[in-house]
Amino acid sequence: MVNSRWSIISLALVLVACGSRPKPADVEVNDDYTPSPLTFCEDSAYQYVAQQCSYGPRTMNSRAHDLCGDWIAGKFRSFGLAVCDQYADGRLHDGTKIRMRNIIASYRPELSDRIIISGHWDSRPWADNDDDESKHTTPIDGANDGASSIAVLLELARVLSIATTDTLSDTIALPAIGIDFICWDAEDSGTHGRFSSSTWCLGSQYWANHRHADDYNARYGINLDMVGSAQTVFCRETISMQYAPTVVSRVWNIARKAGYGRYFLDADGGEITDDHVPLCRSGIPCIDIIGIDSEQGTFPRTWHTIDDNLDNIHRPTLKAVGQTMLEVIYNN
Ligand code: AHN
Ligand code: ZN
Repeated sequence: MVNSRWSIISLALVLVACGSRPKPADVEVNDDYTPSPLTFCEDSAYQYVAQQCSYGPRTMNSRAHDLCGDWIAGKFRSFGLAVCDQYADGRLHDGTKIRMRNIIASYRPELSDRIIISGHWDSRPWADNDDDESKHTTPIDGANDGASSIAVLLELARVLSIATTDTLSDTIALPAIGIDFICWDAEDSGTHGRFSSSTWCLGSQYWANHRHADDYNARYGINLDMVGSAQTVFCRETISMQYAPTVVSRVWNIARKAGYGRYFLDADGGEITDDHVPLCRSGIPCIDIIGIDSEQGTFPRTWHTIDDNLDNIHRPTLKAVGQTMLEVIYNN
């Protein structure tokens, strides 16, 4: 079943790749789109991936996980954001007790009109999709699967903080919305091969049932996942289309207008269980921007393998997603 779904996606990608569509224009300006005054720096984002990987795999209950969580929270604080740590106890599918930590960093917390931009910061404890079976119990660095999305969130926070604190801030328009950057924990310790099960996305499931503030709400959410590998494209994910079709259209249109149309394809991506799902089900329309290998039409080749490390991080993909997020923030 999974195979036939992916073959449909592959077919769609082949059709697109065969040049049936015109080449996207570099920048298409029209009335409802104003380019962001801020520039996303992919070298900076790359360094944030490297820093997260330097602690070692961020598996649940590990020291590397603790240290990296402290670094992420401290980094958001250093950019002037208000950081809330949401701790919770949980259990993995094998019964292991875990201590979860969702990290919520709020930009312009005084504003009530808010959006969520999120990703998961834990890494998978098993390289169980590796060709080499002897690696199936080895933890992965999760440079792409985990660290790349958090790196984009951190770089967004950094450039937004420059806009607010720069002496020229009078001349740099601030975005009219508040943003909560949420780093989900315990996303990636689920059962291999059974992706629809509730063993995935434990941090976001907890948050959906216990928002960090009682009266908290957001207009919509955008979850990022695996946004840092080479030959990566993004397709319209099915659950995002069911719960938040206007957000998908808006983001994909803005990406095209900003010159990133070759990353954000007008193709169906199938249904993917990810951190956007608990939010959708709890009343916040949320989309998933999740990397797909443009040649294979599957998750990136390094997915859940020991090759998901810094060597396979590709700066242009970070840039395409990060800059698109800035354009969305300024054209909300
Ligand atoms: C699938 O739904 C196939 N996987 C769970 C989401 C995930 C795992 N994202 C990264 N790793
Ligand atoms: Zn994963």
